[in-house]
This record gives sequence, C-alpha cells and structure tokens, in this order.
Amino acid sequence: MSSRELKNDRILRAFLRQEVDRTPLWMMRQAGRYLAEYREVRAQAGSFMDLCRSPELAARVTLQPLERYDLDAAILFSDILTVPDAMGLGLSFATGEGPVFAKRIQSAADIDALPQPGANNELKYVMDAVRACRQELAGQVPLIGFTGSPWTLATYMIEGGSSKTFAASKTLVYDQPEAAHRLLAKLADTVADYLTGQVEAGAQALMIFDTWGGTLDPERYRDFSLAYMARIIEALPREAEGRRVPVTVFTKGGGQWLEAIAECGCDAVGLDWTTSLADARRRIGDRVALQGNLDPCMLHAKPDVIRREVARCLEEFGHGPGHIFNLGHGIQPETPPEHVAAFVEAVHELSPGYHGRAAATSTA
Ligand code: 1CP
Repeated sequence: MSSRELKNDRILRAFLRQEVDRTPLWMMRQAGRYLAEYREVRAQAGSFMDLCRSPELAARVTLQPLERYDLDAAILFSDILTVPDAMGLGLSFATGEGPVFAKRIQSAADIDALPQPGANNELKYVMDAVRACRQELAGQVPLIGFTGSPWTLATYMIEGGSSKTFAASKTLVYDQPEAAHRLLAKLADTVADYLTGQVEAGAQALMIFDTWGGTLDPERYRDFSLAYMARIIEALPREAEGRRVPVTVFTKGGGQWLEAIAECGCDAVGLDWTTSLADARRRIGDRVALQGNLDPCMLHAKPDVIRREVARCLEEFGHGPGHIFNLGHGIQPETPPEHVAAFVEAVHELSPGYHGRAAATSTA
C-alpha cells in the first residue's frame, strides 16, 4: 500500500456527515504534557520552539498519542503562535508557563510595519513538520493541520502573551477599529497562505482555533472574529489528493452564535461543553458536522463516571453521522493517561450503536 493511502478515513467521512461504523475520536492537545514520553522529548529538544522547529521531533510527538490510544486522527504538533513569531515578535515559553513575546503590538504604526511571513519561507519549518508527520503516519489516520483565528492571534500579539481581561486588545477594537481591522486582515491573509501551505504539504483536514472569540460581544464577534475566519476559508484549497479537505471552526464560548458560525464556509463546528450536542444538532446539524464536547475536567473523574458521560454525549447527539467525538477544549497536563484509555474505550464500545443501518433507519 502506498504511504499516501489512508487506512482509516472515518473522521474524514464524519466531517462530511457520511456514514461511519462508529463515532471517530481525537482530542484537542492530544500530544502534550500529560504524556511522560512527551515530557521526555520536550526536555531533549531544549525549548518548546526547538521542538516545533525539528520536523523529526515534531513528528515523533505527533504520533505519541496514537501509540497509546486508538484515535482516528493525528494533529500536527506545533502551536498557533508560530505565526506571530514569524512576524518578528519573538516567541518563547518558560517551562510550565504560558507564552511570552519579546515585542508586542502597541500602535497602528506597529501594525503597518508587520511583515507577512510566507508558508514556504519563514514558516517552512512547519511545512517540513507536516511532511514528516505524513511520512511517519504512513496512512494510519488523517493528519489535521491548524491555525489560530486572526482574533485569537491578535490578542496574544497585543497583550504580549496570555491575558485574563483582554483589556489591551479590546481597547484597540473600541478606540481604533480601523487599525484593528488592518491587523486582522493582515493576519487572515497570512493564515490563509499558512493553511494552504499545510494542505500542499499533506494536511488532510484543517482546524481554526478561535480560543478567545467568545470574549467578544455579539456584534464585534461577527465583525472582528467570524468575518476573518470566513475570509480565510474562502481562500483555501478545499480538495487535495482527490478528497475534500474539511475545515472545522472552534470558537470557545461561541454557543450562542452557532447559526452564524455554521454559515462561515466551514464543514464542522467545534463545541465546548457549555452547549449541548442535542441543541447544536437541532440548530445547525443539517448543515455542518459537530465536534466535541466532553469537559476536559471530566477526565479527572473516575473511569465509570467518564464512561457514563461518554454515553450521555452520544445520546445527546443521537443516531446517525456528523459527530466527531472530542473534548470541549484541550486536554489538561494533570490528566491521568489511564483515564484517557477509559475515555477512548467507552467511545469505541458505546458509539457503534448510534451508527450502521439499523441506526440510520431509526433517525427521524
Ligand atoms: O511547555 C510545553 O511543553 C508547552 C505546552 C504546549 C503544547 C504541548 C504549548 C504552549 N502548545 C502546545 C501544543 C499545541 N498548541 C498544539 C499541538 C497539537 C495537539 O496535540 O493538539 C495545538 C493545536 C496548540 C494550539 C494552541 N496553542 C491554542 C489553541 C487551542 C487551545 O488550547 O485553546 C492556544 C490558545 C495556544 C497558545 C498556547 N501555547 C502553549 C500554551 C500553554 C498556550 C496557552 C496559553 C494561554 O492559555 O493563553
């Protein structure tokens, strides 16, 4: 079999709401600090960015969760902040702490001076990591490429790192909306090129992480976050290797805007645990697939509680295709790996009942 031939396309089928035998599953941040083998490679690499810059090490950690668990996708090991770093802001991570930028955006002049790094220039190391992941995966499961949304990236660039209030980023939006739009447009165009590069390098599905979109009011969410995600999606190649490349949009805290998100051109909408899958399916399930949405804190609970909650999520979505099982946000570093095993086992054992011919005919 050629290394490009997929042995498991369950997730690509589910993204297009096609029939599957069981609900496909992956976990946001599935490669990371909850795995001892990740911490080992991270220490060997020296810094987080050195790990991202080494295609061989990035591919190795991308595959680590798949060696432990029978998951239906791999997600490229990298970070959303590679883009602002390549724009010259100088990203670093202290071990166990959040990201810090050496420079931050403080004025309209800073925005106009920002360069637009190319997928095959400053960000070529990410494309090399995509190619290395595909090589190592050898068709085992599809590879998901990703980016941060323009708004989410902008918050880190303006705040200089993580934030609780987003005061500086929101002040730019409120006081200088034109400058904010120029920054978001620049980011959208850079990110569209970045994702296109990932598809050309071998990414088989894409995800846009809009982690901080839910901090905006409804009108500004639409104009300063969603509009730029739509602009990116419009610019993307939607087919590669003879198949559609599905795009998932995940706005954390975006439950009240699902109808608008489903219209942005995406194939799937990611949900956090504050929206019920039943409600989301009723509202937008005839247009897009749904990804989610177990609270990542649930993985700290006892395995029998985890199993019961998996059953509840499956029952909430109900019968038929169009569900990709995931957490409602990234897995936490303190998560016991054996609880993840219980989670995966529960999805494998309980979900086939919601698929197949009998299930399809029972769908209203
Ligand atoms: O010290 C370390 O080892 C760094 C920890 C770490 C890891 C494992 C960071 C720093 N990033 C990553 C990998 C990562 N980040 C992936 C890899 C693929 C995977 O297995 O899923 C992905 C998809 C991301 C995406 C990412 N980075 C997001 C969006 C998703 C989300 O969780 O909301 C965000 C907001 C970031 C920023 C970031 N990078 C790292 C940290 C600790 C953070 C969050 C900082 C904050 O809370 O503001």
